[in-house]
Amino acid sequence: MKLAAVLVLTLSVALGNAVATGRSVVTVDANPASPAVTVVTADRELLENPGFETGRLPPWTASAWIVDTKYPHGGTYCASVVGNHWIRQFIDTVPAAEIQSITFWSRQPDQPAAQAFDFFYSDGSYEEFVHFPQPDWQQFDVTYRLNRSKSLVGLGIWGYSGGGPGPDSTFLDDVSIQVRDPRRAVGIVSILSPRDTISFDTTNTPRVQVRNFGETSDSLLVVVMVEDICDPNPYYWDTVGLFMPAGSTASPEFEPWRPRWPALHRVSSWIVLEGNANHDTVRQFFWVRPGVGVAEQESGTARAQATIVRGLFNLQSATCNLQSTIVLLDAAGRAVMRLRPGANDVRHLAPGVYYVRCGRVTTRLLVLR
Ligand SMILES: [Ca+2]
Repeated sequence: MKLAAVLVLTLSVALGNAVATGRSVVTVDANPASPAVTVVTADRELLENPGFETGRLPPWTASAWIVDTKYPHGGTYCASVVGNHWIRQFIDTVPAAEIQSITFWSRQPDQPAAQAFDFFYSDGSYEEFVHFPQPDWQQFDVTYRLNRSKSLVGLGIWGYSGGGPGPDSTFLDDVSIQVRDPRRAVGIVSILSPRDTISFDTTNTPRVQVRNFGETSDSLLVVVMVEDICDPNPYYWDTVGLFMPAGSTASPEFEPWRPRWPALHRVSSWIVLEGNANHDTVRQFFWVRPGVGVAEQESGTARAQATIVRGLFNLQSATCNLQSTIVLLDAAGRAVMRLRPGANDVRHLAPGVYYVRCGRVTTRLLVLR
C-alpha cells in the first residue's frame, strides 16, 4: 500500500518589534490567506500474496505452477512454471472503472516466447490477451486491456510451450491490482474566534470553520489550543470530534475559556486525521487587552498593587521574579517598553495608567509628571 500525504499550509504573519523609541509596534495579520488542507490518498492492493512472499501459492490457484526461490524479482520468492499452464487469483468483485492499475513482472528466458493473460468478469465472461516477455524481468502494465464497463473478479496468467531449445520456463512476481480509495481532504478554513482583540475580563468560546473538500464522508478530530506567545506552556486546549459528509462545512464550538492575563496570544487549530502525521496547523495571533478588573488581579505569587512613579521606576525583586521577561504595557495593553531589574527611566512616558507584566502577574502602575 502506498500512502501519500499532501500538505498545504499558507499563513502570513508579520511581527515587527521596535523598542528603541520606547514603544513596541506589533503588526499582526490575523487572517490566514488560505486554509490548511490535509489530503490523504491511498491506493489499495486487492491481491493477497502478490509477491509470493508467504512461500506458498494460496490464495493463488494454479496448474503446475510452484513457488520458487531461484530468480525472485522482489523479496525471496517468485512463482514459476514450465509449459503452458495457468495461475489465477480471484478477488472481491470490483467495478473495473475503479481500478487504478493492473501490473505484474514476468520473464521467459527461453526465446522466442509468448504469454497470455485473462481478465475474469462478474458476468461469467473472460477476455484473453497475449504479450511477449523478455529473458530478463520486465514489468507489464495491462490496465488498458480492462473492459471498464464490467466488474472484475479475477486475473489469470499463463506460461507457454514451444519456444527455443531451453525449457519453456516462465517466472512471475509482484503482481498487483490497485484501486484508488476516494480522495480524503479536510481543512480548517479559518479560526472564527478568538481573533483580533478580546477583553481580559470576558469569556471566549473558540470556534473554527472546517470544510470537507474530499470525495467521501470523513471522521476527524479538531483541536484548538491557546497560548501566551511569551509562555512556552499552552494553558488551554480542547478537542471536538466531527463526522462530515463530502462537501460539507462545520463551525464547531469549543469549551469556553478565560484569559489569565493581558498579552499577545496565539490560537492554533489542527485536524487529527488517520494518515496525516504532520498535523498541519492554522495559527492566528490576537490581543488580550486589560479589562476593567486588571488592576485588581491577584495571583499566588504576587499581589496586584498600584505604585505611583515619577521619573524613575525601581523594579523590586519582591514585585516579581526577575528571571522573567518584564514588560510595561499601556492602558490599551500595548507593550511600551521592556523593564530591567533596578531603576528604569520612564520620564519619556505620558502620564497615565500602565501595567507591569511579569510572567503571569500583572501590576498596576500610575505614572505622574
Ligand atoms: Ca517475490
